[in-house]
Amino acid sequence: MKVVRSQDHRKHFPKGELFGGQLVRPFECPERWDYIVMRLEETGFNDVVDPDQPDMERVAKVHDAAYMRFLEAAWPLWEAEGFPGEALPTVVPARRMRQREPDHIDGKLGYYCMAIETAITAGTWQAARASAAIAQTGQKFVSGGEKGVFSLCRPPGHHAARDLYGGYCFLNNAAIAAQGFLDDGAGRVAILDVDFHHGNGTQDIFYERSDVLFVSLHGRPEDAFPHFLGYADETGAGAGEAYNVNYPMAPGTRYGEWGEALEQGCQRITDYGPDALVVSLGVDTYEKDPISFFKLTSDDFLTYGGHLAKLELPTLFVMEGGYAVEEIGINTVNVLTGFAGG
Ligand code: Q9C
Ligand code: ZN
Repeated sequence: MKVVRSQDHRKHFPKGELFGGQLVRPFECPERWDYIVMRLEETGFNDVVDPDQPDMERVAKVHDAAYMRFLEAAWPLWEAEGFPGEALPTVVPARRMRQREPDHIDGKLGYYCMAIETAITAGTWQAARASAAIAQTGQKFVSGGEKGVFSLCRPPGHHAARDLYGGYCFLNNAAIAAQGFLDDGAGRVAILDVDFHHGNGTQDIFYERSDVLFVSLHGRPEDAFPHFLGYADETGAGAGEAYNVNYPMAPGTRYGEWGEALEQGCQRITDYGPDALVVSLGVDTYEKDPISFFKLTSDDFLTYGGHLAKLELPTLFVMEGGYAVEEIGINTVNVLTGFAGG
């Protein structure tokens, strides 16, 4: 299995994340990448490829042009204010306020964010583009006939909508890849999001479209981030009606119940009959994840990797979350190993 990766992710390394009323060392840290690469090398995933340059015209098919200009300008504008810390929003356009982009960086940050824990730093835009390029290059390989490819994206993407960042995400790598499959000739693409958190950004991007099926397994919004999307009654709208499928689950969920939801989700994908599959691969469903509440074991990742292979679809794995850093390599590579052997 080809692994697409690059060192450019290191350019995004905020010192702080707003958590529990404090600025803490971010859960989404560069060491996550190191542990995954270490495990890939230990287990013989040696077919490593560098990404091509990002294709920003294709990125612009799923992201708003003004939003991309904001991401590029955010750090310079912040720096120009002379603020001492990293760029974090403080004010957001809540209910009954004007949805209009302000000129001041304080207003812009709030206008474009969906969760305010995520800091923008000097290298964030460059790292986000490099992460998107990793997804694009992986998609090209799968479109070219590879059965399964792993795009080791960092920063992750599934919380990023057309014009929203947050939840550690800036550009939606999985959505960019899905759109790429369509642009390279696929008629239909399925996205299976197994990250612990609901993929609100991906859902939002494709909510009114029937050419992309979005299936997500996640902690229920009553209890879990991002809290404001991910209910089971969100089934799509307009032409996209019935092409959005959510499986929200309760705190303490183990593989028994999670695996049943996966089986149902896989059945939906099979019924849809896509030409390609994008897996938003977050391993924060792990029992020891510090910010999540499912109870999957490392062996469960191996098991479900095998189930994904049974879909018999050209598959692109796109890295999303997972914050039990010491075990992130084992859990991630277990999914790929299960897939390769299944
Ligand atoms: N108490 C991804 O996994 N903070 N993003 C949650 C929980 C934000 C997760 C706080 C979590 C974002 C890609
Ligand atoms: Zn997550």
